This record gives sequence, structure tokens and C-alpha cells, in this order.
Amino acid sequence: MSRSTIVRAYVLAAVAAGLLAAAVPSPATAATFKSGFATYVSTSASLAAGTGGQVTATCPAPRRLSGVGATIAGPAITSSPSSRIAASYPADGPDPDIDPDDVAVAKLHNGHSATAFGRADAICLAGGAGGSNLAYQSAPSAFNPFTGSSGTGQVSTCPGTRIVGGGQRITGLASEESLRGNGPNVMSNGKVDSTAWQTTFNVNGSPASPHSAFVHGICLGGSKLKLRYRYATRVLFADQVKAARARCPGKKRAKKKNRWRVIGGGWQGVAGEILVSRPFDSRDRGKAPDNGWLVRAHQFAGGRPLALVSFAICAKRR
Ligand SMILES: [Ca+2]
Ligand SMILES: [Ca+2]
Repeated sequence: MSRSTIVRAYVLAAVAAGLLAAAVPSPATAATFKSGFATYVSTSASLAAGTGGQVTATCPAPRRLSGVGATIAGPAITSSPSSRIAASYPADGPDPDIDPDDVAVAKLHNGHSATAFGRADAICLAGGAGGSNLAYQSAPSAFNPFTGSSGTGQVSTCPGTRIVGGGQRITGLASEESLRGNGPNVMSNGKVDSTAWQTTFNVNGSPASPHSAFVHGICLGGSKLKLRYRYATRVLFADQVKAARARCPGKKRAKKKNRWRVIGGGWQGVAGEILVSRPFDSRDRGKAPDNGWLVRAHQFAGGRPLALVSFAICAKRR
């Protein structure tokens, strides 16, 4: 079942006002889809040409955040100027606690000379279906806030539990940042690590504003949900824009009540720019984006071929 509502949302101007054209706060459109134990909230807002901004999606209380998605869409991608996801992370919102368990933040940069659309996705779990077994980890990334950094990364771990989501928060100008990896950790033996989240990001060599960074992991304990880690890969050659979709188990139009649903996801492998990382719908009943995880990236002109890997973290009631 689905229901759509228009709600107020916020587009926040990037930090360091005055150093860039401010993003125009606009009433944004939010859509909410309920699918079994999961609720999917997406918020869309426009981003003026050449600006950075944040779009947020909020879980309906008392549901808690398990997955975070971000999207920037707009004019055809060119190598420069460019658009990208600058940061994507869980945050604390209007609920009574101080845990980053209720808001998904998409920090985006529109490098183009035309309006683009930004989107944030929040996947939210009911308390009785794992929501009350979620724990939120965060730690400062080892990073000098006043100098640039290429390929800075950090892992957030779930001691004794399993990773379902995460993110990278970076403070500073979105135009100076790019998120390169934001997904389950991949171990040196090539296996997906179900206990850790890994991020990689770049900050321009001579930043005009100080940046600081925090890596987040969202961990699921308890025994309410079974989990599956699925992935899909796509090869991108120079100056190509391509998508990779990791699908949750089950038939495309499965009607079973107790079926697999995506509760988190992300990507690894981007040397270029990431444009989309969010849950997708395979047009089954209810139209909820519960079927897997979509990522879309651009490899730079002149860049070497890269393998973009999309990860879907899928859950089903025991
Ligand atoms: Ca909170
Ligand atoms: Ca669906």
C-alpha cells in the first residue's frame, strides 16, 4: 500500500554562507510508501545552478532509520563543471532523543549552469521489526580540516551485530567535496563484511573552508530479521554514466507478504563522481522502493575503466 503526502522539508544552504550562492530553500515534495516492516520516505527539492545544498528525509516517529539514500539528477553530465553527492549520512531530527536515527541527509553539489533535482531517501523500521534493535555508531574521520585530502576513508564497525547502513558526514563547502565510496566494507579476500561500513571521500587540494568528517555505521542486533547482502557490478569506461542495480532475492512481482525488502545499501569503486545511491522499485505491488539498491556514477573523461559495485542489504522477517 502506498500513500503520498506533501510535507514541508528543508533545503539548507551549504555551510559557510557567502562563499557560494545560497541554495534556495523551497517547499519540497515528499512521498511515503509503507511496505511490511519498512517505511520508505523520499524528499525531492530543486538545487539552483552552481550551488551546493542539503535535502533531508525524515522517518515517521517512532520508526527508526536503517538506510540512507542520496540522488542528484539534472542536465547531462560533463566532466567539468560537475555534479555529485558530496556526503550522505544519518542524522538526528525532531524526535526526542539525540541519536542520528530519524533523518537521512543528502549533501549535494550542482555544478551545472541549470537547475538540478536533489533527493534524499530514508528507510525506516518499525520498532517491533528490528527498529528498536538498531544502534548508531559514529567516529571522526582521521582528516586535517584545513587541507585537502584524496581518498580519505574510514570504517565504522558493529561489534557483535550486523551492518545495515551508514554514511559519511563532511562539513564545509559541498563544491569542494566528493564521496567516492559509501557501503559495506569489502574485505581483502573479496568477501562482503557484514559487520562494517566503509567510506572514502575527497576534499579539494586547497579548500576555501575547513572541513571535518565523521563516518557513520547503522547496526542491527536482535533476531527479528534475516539479512542478505547482495551486489551487482557495472564497468564504466572514460566519460560514461552508468547504473548498477543490486536486487533483493525474490521474483520481480512477488506478492508474498513475508518477502525480502531492501533496508539499506551503498556502493564502492567510484573514481569519478557518484550521482545516485538509493533504494529502487521494480514496479511490483504498492510501488514502494523496496526491491533493491540503485547506484549511478560518472567516470571522468580520460579516466581508467572502473568497476562500480552496488550493494543491497535485504531483510525478511524470521
Ligand atoms: Ca533522533
Ligand atoms: Ca516495490
